[in-house]
Amino acid sequence: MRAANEALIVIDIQNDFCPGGALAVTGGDEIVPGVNALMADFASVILTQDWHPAGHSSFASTHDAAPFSATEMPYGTQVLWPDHCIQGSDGAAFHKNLVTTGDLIIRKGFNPLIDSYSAFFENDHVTPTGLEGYLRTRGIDTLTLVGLATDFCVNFSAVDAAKLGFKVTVRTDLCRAIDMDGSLAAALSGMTAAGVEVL
Ligand code: VGL
Ligand code: ZN
Repeated sequence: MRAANEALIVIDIQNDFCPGGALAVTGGDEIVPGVNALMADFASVILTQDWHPAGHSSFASTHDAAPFSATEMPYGTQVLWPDHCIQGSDGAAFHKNLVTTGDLIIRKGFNPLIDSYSAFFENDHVTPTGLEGYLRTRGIDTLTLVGLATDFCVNFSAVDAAKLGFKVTVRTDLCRAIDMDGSLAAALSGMTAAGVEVL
């Protein structure tokens, strides 16, 4: 069992990111048994859930644009995604085999005007989700991250956590990537540069 200052953060293992989902990540469902097994080692498990209102500003359909194209938002460049993880939908639900008995489920991406890849900050990199305060007040300073997708929500969460001073490990064997235009390679080198241990 890991020490009390450690937590496992399970990122976005939801139906829409698994095969058959609206924004399916290749092999997204393959990691579920390994993630469940790893939970047993941690006293603290936190799950995140991508949680968008219909018509969210990160959806290509909202802009009459092509999915996977990019647009400029007030906070920077934003990839436009297929409609996914709409609040309360089956696509937003966790994979049916994922153990969801963790201590906290943190939802993100609920602000209609800003996307939120990171579990810590919205994509403006300043609006907090509250997760930092939750972890610190529980005395947690060391994190292991797993989940979907390696190059977006896992990457942004890991880099933000490292910048905030947490000791961060990403278990890439328990992650799967979208990998568009070299995004996986960029994420792996970016995480390493930020001081994340990429296993
Ligand atoms: C994610 C794209 C859009 C993710 C979420 O969980 O990595 N990617 N929303
Ligand atoms: Zn999303």
